[in-house]
Amino acid sequence: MLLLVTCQLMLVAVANDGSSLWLPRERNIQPSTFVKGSKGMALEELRNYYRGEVPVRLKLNRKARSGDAYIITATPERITLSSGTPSGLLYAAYDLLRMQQLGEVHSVESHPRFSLRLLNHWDNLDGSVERGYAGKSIWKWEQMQVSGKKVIMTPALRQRICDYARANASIGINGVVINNVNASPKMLSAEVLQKVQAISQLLEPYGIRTYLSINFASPKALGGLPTADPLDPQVRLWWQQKVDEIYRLMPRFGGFLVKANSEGQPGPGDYHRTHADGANMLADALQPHGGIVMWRCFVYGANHKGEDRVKQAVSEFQPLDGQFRQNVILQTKNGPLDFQPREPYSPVFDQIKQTPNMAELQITQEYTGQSRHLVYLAPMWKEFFSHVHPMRLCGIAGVANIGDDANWCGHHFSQANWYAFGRLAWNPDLSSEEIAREWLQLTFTKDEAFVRPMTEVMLASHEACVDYMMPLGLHHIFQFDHHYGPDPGGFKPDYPLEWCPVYYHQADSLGVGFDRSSTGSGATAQYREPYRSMYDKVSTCPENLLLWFHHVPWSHRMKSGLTLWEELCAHYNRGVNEVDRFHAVWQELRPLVLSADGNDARRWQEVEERLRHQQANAREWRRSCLDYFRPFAGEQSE
Ligand code: GCV
Repeated sequence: MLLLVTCQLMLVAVANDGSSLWLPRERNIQPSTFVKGSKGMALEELRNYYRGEVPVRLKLNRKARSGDAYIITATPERITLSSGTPSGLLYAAYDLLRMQQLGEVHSVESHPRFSLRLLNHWDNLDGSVERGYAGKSIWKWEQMQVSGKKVIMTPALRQRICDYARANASIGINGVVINNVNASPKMLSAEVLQKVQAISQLLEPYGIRTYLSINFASPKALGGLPTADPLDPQVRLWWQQKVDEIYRLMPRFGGFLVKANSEGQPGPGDYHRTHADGANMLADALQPHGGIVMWRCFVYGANHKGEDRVKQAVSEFQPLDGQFRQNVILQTKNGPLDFQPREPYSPVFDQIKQTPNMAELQITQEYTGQSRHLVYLAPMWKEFFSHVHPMRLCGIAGVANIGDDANWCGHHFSQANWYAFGRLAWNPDLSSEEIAREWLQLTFTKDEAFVRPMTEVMLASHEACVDYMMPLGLHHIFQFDHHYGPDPGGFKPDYPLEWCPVYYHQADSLGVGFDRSSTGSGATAQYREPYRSMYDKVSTCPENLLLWFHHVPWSHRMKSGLTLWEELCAHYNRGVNEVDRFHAVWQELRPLVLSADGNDARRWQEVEERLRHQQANAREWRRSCLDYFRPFAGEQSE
């Protein structure tokens, strides 16, 4: 009999699939009566999830501090949350819930460092996600039926979008660009816009504005005009009317994100116009409604073809600085190339002085093991902020790693990157360690015997990835197109040279690395001092970027006393050993993961399988890269 009952209980316990992310899992059976005050999503969330017995008051004080700043005052008798905006109150509510989950409620004063804290989805209308590694798009367009002015959505889709909005709001994200920068013109069709409106209505109560990526040729492709020339009056009128239509549907619409004249996308250059001409035309249409244009600087292979690829964005945009309308923001990837495991910061942030700048980070791990490797990205983003001070940016965008997988991100630990992005977008002064600890406690268990070693693993994981993929400043030696495994010898005569790995490492019998110093491509000259001089000389260039900026002899003595070749081998070995160590830690922690939450076997097992895969991949990277470079270095195989 006892056995039967136990079995039934076990059947009832649903395996934790990671879908609840870092959010509180247990909803109150009866809404809490201890929470009172300003109506809205903050009140609803606290009624559902606040478990304390100290009364909570929500005060919306429109005259209070500006923006989404909030104050939590906690005394033994009462907790008061106040803000000048409903979304500020909501952020305060999530902070309180976070403190409750972590077991310590205290007073807080908080304000966001960036006013724009955006996710960029690279989701396509056909349900695929460019560089998505967690299933298909969460926007199920086919599960939305337009009927007259209404959009009927399946309950499952509605729930998923609300869960998504909630997760974002809980970490302070306040805007989402819902489609790929390689944008389909159809995104602006009347039918799709109606569906976008339905999505935006679910996001708005969580303080999240909707933005769209647009295809610059839409007036031609969708509007039937003979041109998309930004100075053509018909084209300008088309955009104005399209923007008016969007704002009739969504008065709080945020604006457009644009990839133009880059990787085959149309743009103003097709009509011999500048990026400023293109951006300003859209800005003029959006301005009366308070909308913005985020114009991407990820542009290469057009006007400056043949120039070192990492220099092209500055060459293109720096002469235009000062020519953009006030509601244009230039959005630039953290590094000058393309989301490599390690890059120096992009010198666009030094050279664009009169136009507001936004940084684009990549949460989805295109070049850092996709959703198969445990790589915690906060340390990489902090490295970027240590060179480009957050004060110089008005916003921050993260390319989302979210899909329709049950656990949202493919790898359970990839959730930490979504979480860390939001937390840093709110407060870039938080340390990687604080964020990792917080996330582990909220997502797994508060048991220090688990949190301490796993925090250490997370913190070491980015450097390990750099070591087993591309140490010492090597870059872009990935396999073509999917960018997953190694291909240091990659060369395709029919591809642009700047997509070929051999272009980036320039290995020969003398040495390895891309000479970007004043004796080479001169990319170092695009940096402000002290970086310009520091990067320019082999003797002062940080060793972790040495081969990014210099072609270095194989016999060069590194600071360790090893030759360059020996140092390269040491890094590859260290990377592999680190992943072996991460796996050993995870195995040791199995009992703690399992006992933390009686139904956590699934998550443990899924992470376990991925770590094994990562171990095999790290070995493959080491073998492939060292085998390839060895003959250049004049070394014999082992
Ligand atoms: C959205 C890289 C990626 C592309 C991506 C592009 C971009 O080239 O591989 O998939 O396209 O960056 O950021 O525009």
